[in-house]
Amino acid sequence: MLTDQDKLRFDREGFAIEEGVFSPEEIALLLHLAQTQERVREARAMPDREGRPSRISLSTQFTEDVWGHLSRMPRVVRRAEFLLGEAVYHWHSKIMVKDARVGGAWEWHQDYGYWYHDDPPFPRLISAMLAITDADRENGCLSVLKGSHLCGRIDHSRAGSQSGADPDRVKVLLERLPVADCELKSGSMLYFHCNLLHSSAPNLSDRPRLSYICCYNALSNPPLTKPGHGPCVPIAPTADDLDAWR
Ligand SMILES: O=C(O)CCC(=O)C(=O)O
Repeated sequence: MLTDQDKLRFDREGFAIEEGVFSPEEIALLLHLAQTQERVREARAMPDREGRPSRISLSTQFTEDVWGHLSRMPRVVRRAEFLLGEAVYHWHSKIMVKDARVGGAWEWHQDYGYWYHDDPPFPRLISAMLAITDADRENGCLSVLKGSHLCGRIDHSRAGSQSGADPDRVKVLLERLPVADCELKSGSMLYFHCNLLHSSAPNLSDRPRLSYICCYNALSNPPLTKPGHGPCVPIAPTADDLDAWR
């Protein structure tokens, strides 16, 4: 479980990593499902600046499959609530695929850089990234700029098909704050604050990089005038295992 020390570190640095949240058997099951599902095969390409595709399958609803179940699992949701310090609801979840050799990069950005336009008034959202395959520097693991969540929201503009933070501001921040490359063993989870600057490199390896990211907003922070992503309702508890999908 995450400790009070992890929470302090999350507040200071904007992210926390925990190994072994999902067992090797659970990961083998998720990998098998991912490799055989049409939803994953047909995930939408989001080209980076160089035109290399990162693929994504996003849902604002709890899908009627193992992925929707994962987004509601207490072991994922409770950790998000512990780190954010309050109860959350489902914003959206996404399967992220970087195919071997061709998978593209993600530009430096803050999630709240563009979620801001969906109108949640405070940056009280958090992402929970589960590594389904190992993620390392070679296959394009997530990099974060430690402590950048304390800079406030930065302007964003288009970067390929993506949204990128103001490059001049990023350049200065890169001189002042340390980058952490978040290499993750499969089964590990990385939690990060919605104002934390993050990016990832293309996948130049001959291994795919697969992850599942659940994003949550604080229940106290519904969008002001817009519908937002998922509906602002408490998450109904679900079984904390994957037995139904075996
Ligand atoms: O999967 C990645 O490498 C990037 C994910 C990301 O940037 C995001 O979820 O906002």
